[in-house]
Amino acid sequence: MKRISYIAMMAILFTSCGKNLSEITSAPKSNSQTGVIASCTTKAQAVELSEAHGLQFRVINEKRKLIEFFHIKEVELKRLLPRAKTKKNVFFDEPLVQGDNFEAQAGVNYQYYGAHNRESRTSDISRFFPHLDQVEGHDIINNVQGQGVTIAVIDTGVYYNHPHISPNIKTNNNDRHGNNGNGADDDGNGYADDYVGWDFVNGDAFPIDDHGHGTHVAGLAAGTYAGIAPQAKILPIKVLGADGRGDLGSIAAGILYAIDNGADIINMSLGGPGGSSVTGQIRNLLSSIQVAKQRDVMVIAAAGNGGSDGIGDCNDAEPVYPASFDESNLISVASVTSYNTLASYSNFGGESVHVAAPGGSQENGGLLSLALPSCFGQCSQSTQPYTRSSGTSMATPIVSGLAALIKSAKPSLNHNQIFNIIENSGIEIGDLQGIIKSGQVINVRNAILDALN
Ligand SMILES: [Ca+2]
Ligand SMILES: [Ca+2]
Ligand SMILES: [Ca+2]
Ligand SMILES: [Ca+2]
Repeated sequence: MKRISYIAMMAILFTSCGKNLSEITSAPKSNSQTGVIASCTTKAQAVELSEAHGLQFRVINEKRKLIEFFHIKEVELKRLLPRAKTKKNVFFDEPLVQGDNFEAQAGVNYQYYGAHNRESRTSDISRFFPHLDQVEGHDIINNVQGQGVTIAVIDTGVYYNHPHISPNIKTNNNDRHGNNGNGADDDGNGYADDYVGWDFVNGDAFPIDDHGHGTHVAGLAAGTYAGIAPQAKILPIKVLGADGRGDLGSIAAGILYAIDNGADIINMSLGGPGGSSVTGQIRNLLSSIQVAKQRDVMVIAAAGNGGSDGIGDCNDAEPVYPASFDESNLISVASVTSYNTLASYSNFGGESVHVAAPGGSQENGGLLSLALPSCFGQCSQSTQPYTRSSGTSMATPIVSGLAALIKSAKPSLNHNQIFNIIENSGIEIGDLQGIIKSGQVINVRNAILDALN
């Protein structure tokens, strides 16, 4: 997964029409209730179609023209809407299973994939997770582990039932889901039963990962064993589909959701070029990042993976959004190999890319982090998979985890102060001078000591 997920740039048309009885507003509750999703379909078309054929539908995203139709076969819908792309909806309705039983089993199995004690790293952690050594993040310093800090992962979702992330999932006890869900928005934040974040792609309260990217990212930042900040909370926000793509409207909505629901740090391992036809959407994205700044929320964004040829580009010349927004709360992250040289795929920019962090490379392999379970259910801890990936997508959560550590070391620090610590506490690397603004690879130990100072 070398490429970061690019934002699909879609033309936006607004449509509106009257309420119709065949329209339903709630997302399906189980797989047997799901329908077929059609793209490029307006609500007016959906009303017309439902009246002619007795179908029910729901609007998943009006701007994106995504409509889910019920009581119809995919092939038949395709015939009725030849311009639309269609796909059978798949509903991952797994409620969060959150059990922090690792202490009880400590000593049983200290392999990275098994039970572990969250209070300490073991001596062989560097064998599996050399990137922790590379940024001096293997030792827990002064018990600074990200406690009390929330990182929103705006991505393909998070497989929140992986036992090495589930204890760190941020939950909203004012609006529960699963067996405790009631389909109502009990806390009045605009999202019904949003106990573990929100899925803006499918419009449901289960932002579970159907791709793998977001789970890997979440684990690098705050996995309970090898995360940079092993006790930070993760708020899963799904804005990218199973294909790793999404639209700017959902991403902007996801940022606002993160801000309103307790995020201190927003991780955005995604990006796309700023084409000339999408300036309005880019402005929306920018304004949501500015709202984050007003609320003292940091945004850590991937610099990008070199575009279609996979060879790193200069973001100073060709901006990538959101990474290239020049805002005091936004840190743009490049990726270095295990030798602290810029990864061949990594974008760079002496003005617009602030720091570098390990992100894996072809030469040395990807970073090891959490993977989707093959069982897609409750698996035993010893069968939980880890996998390797590389990209600026992987370097970014290393920096998000670091921001969480700094914030937990000294909660009174504001985003300017955290930014300064991150940008000035790294290790100067000759190879990065002039191509990364700080010329540095981040360093966890120095940054925590700076924060505590
Ligand atoms: Ca709610
Ligand atoms: Ca509820
Ligand atoms: Ca979902
Ligand atoms: Ca390129």
